[in-house]
Amino acid sequence: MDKSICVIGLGYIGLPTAAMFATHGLQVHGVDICEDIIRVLNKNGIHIEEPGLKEVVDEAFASGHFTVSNEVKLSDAYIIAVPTPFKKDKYGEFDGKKFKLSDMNAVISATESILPHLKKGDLVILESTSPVRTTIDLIKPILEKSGLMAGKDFYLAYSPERVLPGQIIKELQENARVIGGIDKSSAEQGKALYAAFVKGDIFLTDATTAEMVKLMENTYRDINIAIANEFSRLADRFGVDVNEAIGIANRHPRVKILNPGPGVGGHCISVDPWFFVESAPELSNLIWSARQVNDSQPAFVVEVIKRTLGSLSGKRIAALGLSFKANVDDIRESPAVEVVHLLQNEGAIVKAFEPNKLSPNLPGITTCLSLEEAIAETDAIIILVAHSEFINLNPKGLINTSPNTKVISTITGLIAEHWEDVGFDFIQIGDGKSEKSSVLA
Ligand code: SAJ
Repeated sequence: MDKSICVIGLGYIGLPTAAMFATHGLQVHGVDICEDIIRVLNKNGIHIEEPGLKEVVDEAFASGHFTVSNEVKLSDAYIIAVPTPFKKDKYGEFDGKKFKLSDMNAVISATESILPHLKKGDLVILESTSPVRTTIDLIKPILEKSGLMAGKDFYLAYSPERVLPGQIIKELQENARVIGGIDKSSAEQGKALYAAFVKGDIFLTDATTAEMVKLMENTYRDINIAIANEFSRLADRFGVDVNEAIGIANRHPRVKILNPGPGVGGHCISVDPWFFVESAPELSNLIWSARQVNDSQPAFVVEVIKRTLGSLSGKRIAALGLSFKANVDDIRESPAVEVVHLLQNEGAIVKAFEPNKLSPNLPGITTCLSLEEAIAETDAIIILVAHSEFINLNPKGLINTSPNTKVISTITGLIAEHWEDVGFDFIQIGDGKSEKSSVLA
C-alpha cells in the first residue's frame, strides 16, 4: 500500500502506531501539539518508556518514511490518537450521586486540524477511546464542515487500540483488531490500512458497535478488579488471607479472580467505564459501584497502614513504586501516587522511589534516586507497584539498611516467609493479619 498517513497524537498509542506503519513501508507524518515531544523525537530521543519502542521508532526514522512536527500535513489517511481524559473540575449528577464527565477537547481539536486538508477519497480513523456514538455524533459533523460528505466523499471509521502498556509493540501486531465503519466501505478501507502490520484477525463492524466493544472490554476488567479489591477488604475483616483464598477459589474450573492491589490507575480502565455512566447513569449501577470500589482502594490501603503503624503523624515511610502498574513508567491516575498523598495528609514523611521514572514531576512528593536512599531510616516500607525489581528484592540485603522496619505490601507476588525469615514484620494488604477480628483469633 502506498498511502501516506498522518497520525495525530504521539503518545503511548499514537507513537508506536505511527512507527509501526512507517516500518511497514507507508509514508507517515506524526503530529503532536507538545513541542517538547517533537524536539525529543527529532533528536533521536523518546519520551515514553515502553519495551522495544525506541528500536521501532529508530527504525522508522532510519527508513526515511517517518517525519514528525506540530502541524498536520496533507495525507491520504488520518488517524486520531489523542487522550480522552475526564474533566477535573466538572461532574455530572444523577440520583444525588456524582459521576465523572469525559473531556473530548483534544479529539475535537485533532479532528478540526484535519479539516483544511481533507479531500475526496481520504480515510479518517478515530482510535481514541470515546463515549458511544462519538464517531457519528461528534467527528462526522466536524469533518462535514469541509463540504465533503462522510461515506460519499471520504471514509470514516472507529478502530480502538487494545494494547497492554508494557507489551504494546507485540500486541499492536498480534492482537485482534476491530474496525467499525460508518458504512461498509469505510470499514474495508480501514482494514486495508491496518493489514499493513496487524497479524491478528481484523473484525469489521459499524462504528457505534466498535465504540461499545472498546468500553465493554475495559469495563469488564474494571469490575473484575473491583471484586478482587472488595474481597481483600472482606478477607481483612474476617482475618482471612485473600491471596490464599483466591488461589484456592481459582482452582474451580469456571472461576478466575484477578489480583487485589492498591487500586486501579492508568488512562484507560480508571476512565473508560465513566463513559457509560455519563451516557446512561440510570442503567449503569454495577459499573458505577465498581468505579467507586476501585477509586476508594487507596483509602483502604492507608487504613491498613494506620492500623499497623498507629498514628502516621511523623512516621517515616518509604513508598516503593509510583507508576499505575508493574514495569511501566506511566504515573497517570496512579493509585500509588494517591496512597502517597493520603499518607502525607495523615502527617507521614514519605520518601518515594520509582525505578522507571527517577524524577517524576509530582509536586509535593519527595522522590529518591535509589532504593537504598528511600528505605534508609524508615518506620515502614510500603510496596505499591509489582515492578520486577521489587518482586525480586532480596530481603536479606535490606535488613541492615532498614532494621526495625515493617514491610507492607499492596501487591501480589511477594513471599511473606522470605521477609519474616530475615526479621521483617511483613503485612500483605488483605492477609487478615492487621485486623484482630479474625474468626480464629
Ligand atoms: N490491576 C489490578 N489487579 C489486576 C490487574 C490489574 O489491580 O489483577 C490494576 C493495575 O495495577 C492497573 C489497572 O488495574 O492499575 C489497569 O491495569 P491493566 O493491566 O488491567 O490494564 P491497562 O490499563 O494497562 O490496559 C487496559 C487493557 N484492557 C484490558 O485488559 C481489557 C488494554 O488491553 C487496553 O488497550 C488498555 O486498557 C487501553 O488502552 O484501553
